Amino acid sequence: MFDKLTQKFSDAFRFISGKAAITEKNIEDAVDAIKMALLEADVNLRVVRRFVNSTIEEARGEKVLRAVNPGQQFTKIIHDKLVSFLGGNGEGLALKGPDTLSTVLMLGLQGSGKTTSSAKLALRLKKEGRRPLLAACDLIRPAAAEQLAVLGSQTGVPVYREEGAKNPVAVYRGALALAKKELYDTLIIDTTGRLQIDEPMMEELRRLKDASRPDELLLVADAMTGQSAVDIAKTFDEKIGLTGVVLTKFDSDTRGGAALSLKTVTGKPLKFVGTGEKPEDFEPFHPDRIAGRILGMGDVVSLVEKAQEVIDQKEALELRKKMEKENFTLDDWLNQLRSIKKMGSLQKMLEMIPGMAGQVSEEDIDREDFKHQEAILSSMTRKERNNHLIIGPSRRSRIARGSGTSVAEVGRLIKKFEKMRTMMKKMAKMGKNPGAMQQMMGRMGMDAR
Ligand SMILES: Nc1nc2c(ncn2[C@@H]2O[C@H](COP(=O)(O)OP(=O)(O)OP(=O)(O)O)[C@@H](O)[C@H]2O)c(=O)[nH]1
Ligand SMILES: [Mg+2]
Repeated sequence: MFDKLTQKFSDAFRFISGKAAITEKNIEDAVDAIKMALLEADVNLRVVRRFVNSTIEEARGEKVLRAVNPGQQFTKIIHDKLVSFLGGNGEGLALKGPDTLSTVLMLGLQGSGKTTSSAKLALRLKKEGRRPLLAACDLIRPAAAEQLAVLGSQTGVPVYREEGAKNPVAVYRGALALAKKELYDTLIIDTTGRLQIDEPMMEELRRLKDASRPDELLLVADAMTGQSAVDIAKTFDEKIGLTGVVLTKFDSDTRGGAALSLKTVTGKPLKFVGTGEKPEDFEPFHPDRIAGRILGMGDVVSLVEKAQEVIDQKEALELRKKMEKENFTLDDWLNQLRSIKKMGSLQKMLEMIPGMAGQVSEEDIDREDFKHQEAILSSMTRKERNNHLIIGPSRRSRIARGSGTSVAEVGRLIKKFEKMRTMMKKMAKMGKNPGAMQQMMGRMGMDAR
């Protein structure tokens, strides 16, 4: 559903990505494009303003202008901002432990997907090992209880209903008694929806709320209605009080504005999204994954984070100086090899870079070679690593023995190191500001091949 937004965001990033140095103007252009993208996605105007202002502020600061790789740093700012606007860490349900009955009250306008979502939620909880019971408290729409009963039998979740009942609170009490008797641990109450928010509906919901004192009050809203879903959530929250929102029809061609505005406007988290008509089409809402999807940038964010963990800027600069002056030692190399190991699978990392997926296979990265290199380097003394010229024949055979390799291999490594140093010097001189990626490649020894 975020396809269009993804496209627009990627257009916006063109103002910044790939540039070694960027200006405030570049940032402004990119942020302008992002603003348009958000407005076109039907994001609430106030939310867009907040998003834009805080992005400019952060991007203008040291962070982007002085970053090793401004494009990636900017992407990370936008990503983190999206995550925070989408609701931060993501919130699950606050249910009690299995020995105490928890209650979930589902509410929302007519046709928003309450009944379907009640069954979907029940199925989900059942899969998690809970024992849910559905209560058919929509007594207004003909066949509402029947619809819930059908969904219940599809998902294997029992449904409590009372034929000819007039009072939803009485039905709730019946369901509660059954839940206690049969030791169900979660009671999910389906309620009546109206075309509009009106006083009789609010009154009925208030009575149900007072009687059941639910752990979760979930508003079910249709994502297709865009900003009006957000307005509805606001009103329901003011009149009844919500603990969260379920956005349904996330699978349809909506522009995504509701999901992006909801948390900021209402302060209530989006907890689940409905992604289809089947009982399984229901997912917890993960702001970070959605942000990644919106940005359509593979997992560039975790890549930057990983790279940041390993190479801080100061270290990178020092390394560059060393490379320029041919001061790069075997000791630096060993440190690099260890950094790479810290980052985990090389191939996985390379796949996180947009455009790199599928380009590099594990065979291109000689794992054995890596291990041998590390063994050889570790068998050297620090003195040897800091000055490879002292490594004569007797030292070579000691190192070979210590690392379980051969004298020839030790010799090859030293030759390779010398070649690498020369290449690094050239590389360092090429760009005034070699990007983080470039340095990482250098660190991986890939340029030395
Ligand atoms: N594509 C899609 N359809 C959905 C989703 N959730 C619900 N629907 C469909 O929306 C329609 C209305 O769903 P219901 O669950 O009956 O809605 P309701 O809020 O209970 O409606 P009332 O009881 O009349 O107020 C049904 O046809 C559902 O199959 C979803 O996430 N995706
Ligand atoms: Mg219904």
